[in-house]
Amino acid sequence: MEIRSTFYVKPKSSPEREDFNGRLALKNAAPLWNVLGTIVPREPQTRTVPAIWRYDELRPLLMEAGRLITAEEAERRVVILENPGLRGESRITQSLYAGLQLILPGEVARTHRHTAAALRLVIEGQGAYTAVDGERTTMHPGDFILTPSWAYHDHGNPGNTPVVWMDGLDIPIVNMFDSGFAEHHPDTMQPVSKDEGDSQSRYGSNLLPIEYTPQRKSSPLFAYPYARSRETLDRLHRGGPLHPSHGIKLQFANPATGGYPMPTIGAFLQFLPRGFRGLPYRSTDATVFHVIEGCGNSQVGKTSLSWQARDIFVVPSWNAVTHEATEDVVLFSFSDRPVQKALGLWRELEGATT
Ligand code: GTQ
Repeated sequence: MEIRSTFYVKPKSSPEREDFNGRLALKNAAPLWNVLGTIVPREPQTRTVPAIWRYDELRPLLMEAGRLITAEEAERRVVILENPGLRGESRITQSLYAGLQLILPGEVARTHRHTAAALRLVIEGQGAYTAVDGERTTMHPGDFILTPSWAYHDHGNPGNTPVVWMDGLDIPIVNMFDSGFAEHHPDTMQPVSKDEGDSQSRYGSNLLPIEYTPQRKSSPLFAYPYARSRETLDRLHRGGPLHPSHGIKLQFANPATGGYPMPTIGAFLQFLPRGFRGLPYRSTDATVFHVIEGCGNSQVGKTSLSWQARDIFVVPSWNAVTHEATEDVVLFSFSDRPVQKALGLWRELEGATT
């Protein structure tokens, strides 16, 4: 580790000190002075590295998975996106999991629930649904869909095209606390008890049921349709102004609280007009980006990532990111920002200074 990155310099070793450390080890103990600079860093020292998953490269493999295993056998047919710095850990950042889920025509992914919360960002295909709390939501590309912690959910594809979406879950956070539970629903497909659009009309029209009290910590709105958010981005772009780093950037909101859609995951949508060259920005929430439209390039720390529609890339904690758009671009992103803010840990910095 570079000296610059630690506020504390490890003391020199000596035979006497090594001998002492050895005797500590026998008692399941260790000297703080050898690890202090690592466990209490001067600034975030992450194993998460800047990385990109190109959809064109992964799609054929996902379709191959479709021939290799059924959704029924797999429970969820998902290719996990693993950060190259965190291989084997089923995570895309230190705190978040991401994957690509495929559901073929005629398939169902049976009803279950777990303490981990999930988001979906639909990538391709038409006609599949996710059901939560007795309500089915039809998925369209770009739609942002929630599956709150401990909510029964099943997916199905009654249409005639393969449907793929990105899953984002807080699995590493839940497992850090060793608080994971999961169970099946007795029914493969949960009973449908509400009309499609029920949560949209109850909570998604700038109205709430009178004296509404939130029933859970997540948004009561299960789906944020892309058509509506895209129109909003378009209007804001015409109205300006553009943020020097983010372009037009919005956060998805829980309409009952104004807060984040889920207690553990924040989600964002941004528009970068063709020719946009942003200024550097850094924050402590490692962020997963998904390109909904357009193509461009992001400088992430020392790494340059060029991306196009449907790709997914990661900006690790405290890495300066600079976005450039070669076409009109729409980026979806998600991070653990709500957790960091709840704990008073979140920081951001505009500018490239290290
Ligand atoms: O759709 O319920 O990517 O339970 C990982 C675990 C998706 C899901 C994942 C899951 C799901």
